Amino acid sequence: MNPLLEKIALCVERGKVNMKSPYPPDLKGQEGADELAKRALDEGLSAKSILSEGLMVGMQKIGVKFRDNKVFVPDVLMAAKAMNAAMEHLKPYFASGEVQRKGTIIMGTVKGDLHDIGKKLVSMIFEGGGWEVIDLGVDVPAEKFLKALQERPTAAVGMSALLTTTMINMESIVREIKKTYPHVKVMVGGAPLTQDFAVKIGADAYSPDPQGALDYLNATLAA
Ligand code: B1M
Repeated sequence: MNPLLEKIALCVERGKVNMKSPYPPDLKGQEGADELAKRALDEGLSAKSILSEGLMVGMQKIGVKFRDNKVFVPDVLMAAKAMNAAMEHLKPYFASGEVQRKGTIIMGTVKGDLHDIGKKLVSMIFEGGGWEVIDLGVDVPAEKFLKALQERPTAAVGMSALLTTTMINMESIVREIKKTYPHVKVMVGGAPLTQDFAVKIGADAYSPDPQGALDYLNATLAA
């Protein structure tokens, strides 16, 4: 693998945000995910490879350590911070091109769930694919989706959940949305979800990854 991408993965895994960050102590004074992502772009690496071969590799590694109780919440938070710092540089590439907006999608991580990295990533890919994204953030209840739809009744809705305990909240949110806006398309995603689950809760679409989600939007809803 490209050594720069390996370094970026390590920065995410270790929560090394930028050069100024004193954390982790053994990497003090060294470049972090922030500077390295910028350098990788300057050197001509694609935003896509920085994401999939650098950032996501690091996040996957910290995820395994977190699952195995080898690191704890603050370590994962630092990893998320490092990933977000790098993603700021990638954002313009995903959102590049003065592509005409194909429509609007309202995005949110569902009630009870604070994971926002995947949702942000999917949102970036949507923007890059020419969609306007209204990002409602995390811990989003049905009322907030409904309020956003009131302002944009022709928009689609995208929901994300990372916990088995919060994915079940999607069911009542989909029901509430469909009650008031039966025509609105609702798409769901997130690591613990499956196609079967999406069908069971009455969602219109499921995708395990951002590209599949974008393909669905383009195929069914593009103006
Ligand atoms: Co959390 N966490 N976490 N966490 N965390 C997981 C999800 C977990 C699998 C870790 C583990 O045990 N191995 C586990 C869930 C277990 C389960 O329910 N099955 C877990 C847990 C248990 C928890 C807490 C309960 C821990 C605790 O406090 N005891 C707690 C819950 C807090 C809450 O939400 N109420 C918690 C907290 C946290 C942090 C705050 C520390 C942090 C989040 C920081 C942040 O987001 N700002 C965090 C993180 C970072 C993770 C891991 C390590 C990484 C998640 C991530 O960002 N992945 C995660 C372990 C892992 O996944 N390896 C873990 C990268 C991201 C790009 O992937 O979000 O899956 P993902 O998105 C993908 C696809 O799913 C898809 O596209 C994206 C790109 O490919 N996708 C969509 C997502 N949304 C989509 C929508 C679509 C289509 C596709 O259409 C609309």
